[in-house]
Amino acid sequence: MNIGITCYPVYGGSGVVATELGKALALRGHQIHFIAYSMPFRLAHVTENISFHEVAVNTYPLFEYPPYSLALTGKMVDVARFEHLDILHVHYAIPHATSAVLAREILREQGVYVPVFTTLHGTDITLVGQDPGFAPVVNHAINHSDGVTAVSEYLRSETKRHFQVDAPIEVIPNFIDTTRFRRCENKAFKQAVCPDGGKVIVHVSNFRPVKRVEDVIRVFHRLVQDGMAVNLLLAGDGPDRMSAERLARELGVWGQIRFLGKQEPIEELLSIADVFLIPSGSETFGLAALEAMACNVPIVSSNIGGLPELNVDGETGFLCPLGDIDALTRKTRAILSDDALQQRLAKGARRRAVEMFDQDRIVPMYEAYYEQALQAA
Ligand code: GMT
Repeated sequence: MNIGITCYPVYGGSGVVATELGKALALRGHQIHFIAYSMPFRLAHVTENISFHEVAVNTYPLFEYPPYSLALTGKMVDVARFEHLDILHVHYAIPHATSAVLAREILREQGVYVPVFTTLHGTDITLVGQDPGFAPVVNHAINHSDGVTAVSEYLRSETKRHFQVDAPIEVIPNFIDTTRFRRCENKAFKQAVCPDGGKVIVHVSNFRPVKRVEDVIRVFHRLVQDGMAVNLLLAGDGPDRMSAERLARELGVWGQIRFLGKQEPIEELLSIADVFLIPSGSETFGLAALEAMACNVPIVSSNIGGLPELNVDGETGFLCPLGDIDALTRKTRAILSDDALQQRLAKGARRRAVEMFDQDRIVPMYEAYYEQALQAA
């Protein structure tokens, strides 16, 4: 199949999933055309069966806000016609699904029908999508897509709860390549980032308020106060980084924390982790946690959103009530101070990642979904 994929190309789960899906489909013989405003960061370079089409937004003196959504539509029309796309698959509803539905209608008038698949990822439904300025637009795009998928049962039910959706929504969970994401011991790297030794807690996110990075710092502070030999490695960057740094200084734990910024490849870092902390206030899936699980890292997470579909309490890590610093600290301490428990959860995490979320299991679900919807179109 010739498949157009649009996503946010920046650091973030939806862009990662879209890019990895495109790469996996290309390996399975499909022609993949990424359409975005810059090269998706996980793509790095184009390879066999993969092309990249940059959306350029022309400026004009009247445009205080250059119309990216329309430029994207125009590019989709162009790529669909000249690359003979069979499908447009967009990730994150705003504005990608609306641009794609408009592109499909323009193409229809030209005598070509290119079905639109929309994958809902998270805040396009749970947060920003509910903004009264966006909600009717998101609702329209969902109902006018030829197929809609959500990355968890939780996201499907939230979509049904907040929008008037007539069409069925298929749940296709996120996935990873568990041959790439696996634990590779690297003593030299551990020595470089934690020269004083000790256990390692890792958190990876885009430092948005929803990630509650300050909870991570507070848990770490409690463990240090308990006298634990422990390090905290924070990977990623975003709006809450400065406040997190300030809190670390106020609590006197600045010296034991490494703010690493955006990291690739992340599996090197995950391979030295003893616990992965993800205390998010909203999380439809938690791809960063899945990457950690595949690297044999037990998860301590909040028990909200789609996280319980991923992190099974007592099997792959622990679930804690949202914002409960005591519980998060207790569970993290339990894992860090009991090697047998740590090992059992680490194995459980890897097993679940491989058995349930490996790309060889999930990517064919997308293919089957495309086939089924193409037959119906
Ligand atoms: O919706 C967002 O917040 C952005 C999105 C992203 O691009 O990072 O994250 C969401 O999609 C990921 C991939 O499907 C999920 O793993 C994340 O849980 C989800 N984020 C939230 O729900 C906050």
